[in-house]
Amino acid sequence: MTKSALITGVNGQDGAYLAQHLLSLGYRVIGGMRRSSTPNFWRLDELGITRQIEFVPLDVSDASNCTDIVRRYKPTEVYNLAAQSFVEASFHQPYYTLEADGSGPLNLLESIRVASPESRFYQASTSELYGKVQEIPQTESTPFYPRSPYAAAKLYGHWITVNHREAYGMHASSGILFNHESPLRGPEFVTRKITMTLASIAHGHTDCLMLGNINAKRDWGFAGDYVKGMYLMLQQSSPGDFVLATNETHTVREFATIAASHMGIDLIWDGEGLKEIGVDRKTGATVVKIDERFFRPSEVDLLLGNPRKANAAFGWKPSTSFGELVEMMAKADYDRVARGVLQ
Ligand code: NAP
Ligand code: F7E
Repeated sequence: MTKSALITGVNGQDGAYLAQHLLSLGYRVIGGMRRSSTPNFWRLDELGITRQIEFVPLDVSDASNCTDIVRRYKPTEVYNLAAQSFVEASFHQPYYTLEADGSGPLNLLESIRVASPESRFYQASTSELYGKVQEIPQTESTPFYPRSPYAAAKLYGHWITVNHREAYGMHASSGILFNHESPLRGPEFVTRKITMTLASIAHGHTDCLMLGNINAKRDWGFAGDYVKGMYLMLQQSSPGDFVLATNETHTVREFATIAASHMGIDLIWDGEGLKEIGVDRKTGATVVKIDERFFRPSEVDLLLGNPRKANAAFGWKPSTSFGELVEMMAKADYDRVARGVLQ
């Protein structure tokens, strides 16, 4: 029998790659999208899969909407990727973030419990749960210490998933995913902001890239690798919590330096703190400046994950190195600017 998957937030970065992966495996993909005055299909269009998805209007903060959709389709698998996913925005919109990222998973879990108990459930948990890290590297047993309204809301989403697994015997798994990026990453996240702006500078359209805390360290992988891990979690006979990460960490400064090198910019750094600048060695032009506005009220300084549990349970490991990821993103944006189609 054909398997079906409901993906919430199907038009986001991970939703697009996961839909592509499941379609390649022969799944019927039901794509949940919240209503918007102008629906946004650019990622699905770029992957060439828009027409293969059955779209349904689904806002995860609306409990009756979730129950209606789950009851109507009774999907084999439900992947909850919908979220207000930008940490910075969660400081400005904490209530909305709580609704989407905290109530959202509860609404879906309750919908499955009452209307489709055989459906398997994936919750998009996050390395942001570790926040002010209590251990290096972080694993499934590292204590959580959230540092933003986003992380606090996701903490509820994580534990309510564990609760429904233990209280009702549901096949509900939580993927604690470290940062994963791609050419389909949203433009406000630091990696894509860097590759887009440097591409614009390299083509002579912009002068300068403004960044916040360039000392922050992240464990960055490729989103295409991570969605395969989501799928594998739901194929296991027993549900659980699994870290997906590369086990490598790099600063924002390193990301920018390597991205610049793929645009023909030899970036060297000078000064300290808010006065630090990134200079193009060849031209002497200042191409990166620090701007206080991009600092967060509370920061996550360092993330480094160990994915050994996922590797032992289902053989997951990342296939894209940090260098390959930066190059892929830099080249994609350099080409987009050249074609005049920057998203
Ligand atoms: P993304 O690109 O921001 O996609 C999020 C999606 O959720 C978008 O399609 C968005 O729709 C949708 N959405 C927002 N609020 C919604 C609501 N109330 N109801 C229904 N849909 C809603 O994020 P992503 O990078 O693909 O991440 C996917 C999931 O993994 C998120 O839950 C994120 O928090 C989590 N996560 C991401 C990472 C990472 O590094 N990427 C790491 C760990 C966990 P619009 O297009 O209309 O905004
Ligand atoms: O920031 C620093 C910033 O916004 C990374 C989401 O997918 O991954 C993501 O959350 C770091 C932070 O991602 C700028 O302060 C410096 O330390 O790209 P980001 P994030 O906050 O790590 C986790 C795992 C998720 O779950 C989230 O959904 O970069 N930084 N300068 C900057 N960040 C941004 N955005 N813009 C800057 O100018």
